[in-house]
Amino acid sequence: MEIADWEKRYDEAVSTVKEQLGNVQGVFVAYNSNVDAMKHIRESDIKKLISIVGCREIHARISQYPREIKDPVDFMARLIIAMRDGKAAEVPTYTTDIHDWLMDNLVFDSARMGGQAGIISNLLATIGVKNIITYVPWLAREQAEYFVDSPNLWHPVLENGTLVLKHPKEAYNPDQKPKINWILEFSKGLKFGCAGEEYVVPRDNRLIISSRPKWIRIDMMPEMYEQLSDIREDIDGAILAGYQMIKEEYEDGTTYRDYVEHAVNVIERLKGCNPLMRIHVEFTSIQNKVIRKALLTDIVKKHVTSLGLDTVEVANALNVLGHEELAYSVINKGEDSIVSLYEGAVRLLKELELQRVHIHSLGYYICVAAKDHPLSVDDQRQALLFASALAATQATLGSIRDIDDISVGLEVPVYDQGYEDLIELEKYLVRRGICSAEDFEDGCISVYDHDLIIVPSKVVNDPVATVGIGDAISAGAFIALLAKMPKINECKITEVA
Ligand code: 8BR
Ligand code: GLC
Repeated sequence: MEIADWEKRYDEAVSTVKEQLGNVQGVFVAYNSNVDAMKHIRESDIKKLISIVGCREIHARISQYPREIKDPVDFMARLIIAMRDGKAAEVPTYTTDIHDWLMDNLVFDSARMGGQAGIISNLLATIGVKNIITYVPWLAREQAEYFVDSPNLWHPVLENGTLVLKHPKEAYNPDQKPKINWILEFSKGLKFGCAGEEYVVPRDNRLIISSRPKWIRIDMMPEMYEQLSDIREDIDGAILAGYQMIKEEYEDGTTYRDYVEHAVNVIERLKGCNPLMRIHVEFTSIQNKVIRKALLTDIVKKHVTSLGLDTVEVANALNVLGHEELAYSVINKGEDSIVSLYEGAVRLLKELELQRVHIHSLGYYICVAAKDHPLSVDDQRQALLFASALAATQATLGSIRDIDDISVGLEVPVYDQGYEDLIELEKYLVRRGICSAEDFEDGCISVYDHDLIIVPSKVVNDPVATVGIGDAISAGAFIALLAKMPKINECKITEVA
């Protein structure tokens, strides 16, 4: 299909999905909301920081690849790695020292809603999905202020032991402190030098310094958990994220196993007697490999239906599942990386017993779906196109105020390079006899034990920010699928039987 034909498909998909959004009863979204302190790194900023911290120290620390930020040298090492590779990363810090140091030496440009669950809740409420029930275990007053003033946005609270829904601004805990992350955005083409090396940033991206105060728990109060079934009737699915915050061990003697068990219980409680309840997990950069693996094998596998990830996250996931070679070829920039990405997606679909895996990359999205997925491949393709238009809107405007803003994203052209990358995948699939060039044209390919849906995406030249675009992509596609899903009340069927 020519790019012009893809543009037509985009128009059709967006107008169809817009009409269908009203079919969604509601969505439960948990766990991570935080405040993002945004800083766009300019040439003068990076030069200043390098001169404060010192090139020699930074250079030595880069080779150690710190997985936690303990001091400014760790910070600078990870910043330079992210800028050198143009790759997104999120690195935790367990003290407030770095926050203070950044406040003294950098100062942020603006603050906005952060955290996958927070960003997705605001987005879905803004585009008019009926009931968005967002849940943040650490809802501070300052955090609540970042939720949009929308009448369809709710947060569960306990009043005299009973679960009631209130707007997040009326549901906060006055004793809770906010969690503030630093988002260091950098643009393609920025040049700088350190310890004799010259760097040019290859693409727009960001580094996240994620604060992990002691009180952070991915959890739910038992009384609230007990009454979760009361909201089940109001929702068609759930989007869950934030598991990267689980720690291996806690000071009170609990371990990650306790929180993994609670996380699974929440999912099962949300499903209740409805095994068809759609549960999407948005993956992210998880430095700790034990937690990364536990999330995939103990929470996602068997309990979750849909998984969203970017390319680096695919490599990270494959790595802990024991597919090091495939992981390596996903991130190396060779022509075959798109093929490896597809093979990786299939591995994840199978090994984690999922219904769909949605990978977003700069320029194209790949989705693989199980054969028994209730929706057609055309529906799945429309969901991806809708997601791409939504993401382009967010990249252009910074945030979306209304579903009609999506016309801004529709105006953004399909990315040539992404279209070219898809041709590489086509050559491979045709060579292997997996499909014909004609089958590939439409972006929907039926392979013997799964379906493959691929679309070239829309890429904004000069995005306001890159943080949160992945969330818009995954949430956009998932909500479009929910809107198209046949409504079968499994609980009622079970009762009758
Ligand atoms: P994560 O936040 O999960 O890393 O996802 C970021 C996604 O944003 C990428 O996969 C890419 O598809 C998308 N993206 C980026 Br980065 N820059 C973009 C741009 N300028 N326009 C549209 N999408 C973009
Ligand atoms: C992670 C980060 C958060 C950021 C979000 C964007 O959740 O912790 O700061 O806003 O990713 O996707």
